[in-house]
Amino acid sequence: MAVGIFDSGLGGLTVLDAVSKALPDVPFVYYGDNAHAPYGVRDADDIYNLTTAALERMWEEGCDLVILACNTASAAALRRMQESFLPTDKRALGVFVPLIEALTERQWGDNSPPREVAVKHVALFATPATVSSRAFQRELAFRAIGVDVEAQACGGVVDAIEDGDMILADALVRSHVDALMRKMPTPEAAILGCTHYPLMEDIFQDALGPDVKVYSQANLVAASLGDYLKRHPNMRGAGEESKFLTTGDPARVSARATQFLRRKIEFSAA
Ligand code: DGN
Repeated sequence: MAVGIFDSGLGGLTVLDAVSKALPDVPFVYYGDNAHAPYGVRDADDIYNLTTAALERMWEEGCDLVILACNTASAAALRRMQESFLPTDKRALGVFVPLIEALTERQWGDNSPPREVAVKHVALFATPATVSSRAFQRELAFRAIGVDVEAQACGGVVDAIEDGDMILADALVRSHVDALMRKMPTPEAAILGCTHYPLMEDIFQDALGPDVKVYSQANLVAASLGDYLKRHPNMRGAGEESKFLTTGDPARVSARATQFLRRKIEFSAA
């Protein structure tokens, strides 16, 4: 048994990296749906069908607990899966709750009322599908958290990062930050709501200025997962090596992943 980390492609490796550093004795199975990436421009049904297919494949690998590292899949598929797809012995966790808990300084699974939220104006940067789903705003409203969110769909950034074109990614991030700041001139916090954006965190911070607190997901998800596994030790898994699966071409994906994480990663066919 291992903990599954699902992403549409390579971006979730930022989450994998953070969780494996925080939980070195937990075996992970990483599943990248590279054949169908990017998800950010797909419709919600399509994303749901691809995500459920990936989970079924990860269950065959013994992953009773799967983290949807992909924001786009968390936004478009997680609630629907929890309502009508997941068997009672399987769990899927998304990436919005750790962010909301960081904003509200609460712990995962803590049902106490939200504390006073320190920030009121929050900028959200994400893919077009995540932004149009309004899932982040829905999760905030569900918890009665009164925060003003202005979202910016960051078209092109994922593709530029996947292509290794960091000059283009840098320029696109700066233009998306400009566009956001025309709508919300003084955000107090910015959420990087996409697996790929931790790689651009310095650029976001530079473009936003030093007064904006930037929340990046990978470390927040790692801390939440550690907390969750303390409370659900039967989901922890043990005694296996981590494994990397892709629906894409394993040789090509391994080469890109090795560049991405700056350590040798070997994918096999999913
Ligand atoms: N992994 C996706 C996300 O976090 O939204 C980004 C990549 C994509 O499929 N667009």
